Amino acid sequence: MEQSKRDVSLGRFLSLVLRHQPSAAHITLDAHGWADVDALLAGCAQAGRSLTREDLERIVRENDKTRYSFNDDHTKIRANQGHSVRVDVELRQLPPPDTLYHGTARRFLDSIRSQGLRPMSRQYVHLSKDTATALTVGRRHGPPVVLAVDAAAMAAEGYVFYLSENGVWQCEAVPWRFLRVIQETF
Ligand code: HQG
Repeated sequence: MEQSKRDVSLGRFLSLVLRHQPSAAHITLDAHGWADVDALLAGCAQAGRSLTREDLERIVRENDKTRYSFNDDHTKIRANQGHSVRVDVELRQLPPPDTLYHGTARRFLDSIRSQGLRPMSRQYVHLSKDTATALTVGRRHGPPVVLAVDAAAMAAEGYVFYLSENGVWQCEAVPWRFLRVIQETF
């Protein structure tokens, strides 16, 4: 379902608060990335971003990428992945598909060739299951390229992969030797 402009804007603010800057809503996250829902609603109001509990439930439910989860009794909320703050969201460590994909901007290629993929400001490198998703992710940064990641070879060498609640594969780093440019647009 198409989200209203208000919900999209509130969703962006939630993403900022729950992944990157909890202080923007005057809250803290616990070690597992959870925020107290009452504190979040009060803090959002204080920050001039008033929303009701029903708004929050709807935004979480309708989020296109299932970015957020509640705990069982809905007293706590957290982002499923994508954090820059150091929290342990209990990602599942799993054997990856043989090939994963990473979309990035063409202008980053030289740097990636010399350093491999690094988490940059986030906790992990994010990888996609399919090229279409990778292309969309890459476009966020400019004219994109899609890299294929030889996850099977990495796993065989002992690299660990994690899958978030919302289906995003992640790992600590990907050296260039496991990467191959498969799609470049100009
Ligand atoms: C690049 C969105 C230079 C990397 C998406 C990327 C994703 C390097 C950028 C999620 C590099 C970081 C994550 C190196 C990596 N030199 N550049 N050595 N290593 N990079 O936004 O993967 O909508 O932090 O290729 O859908 O683009 O937020 O990561 O271009 O799943 O839920 O540095 O964010 O999800 O950018 O996106 P980002 P990302 P949400």
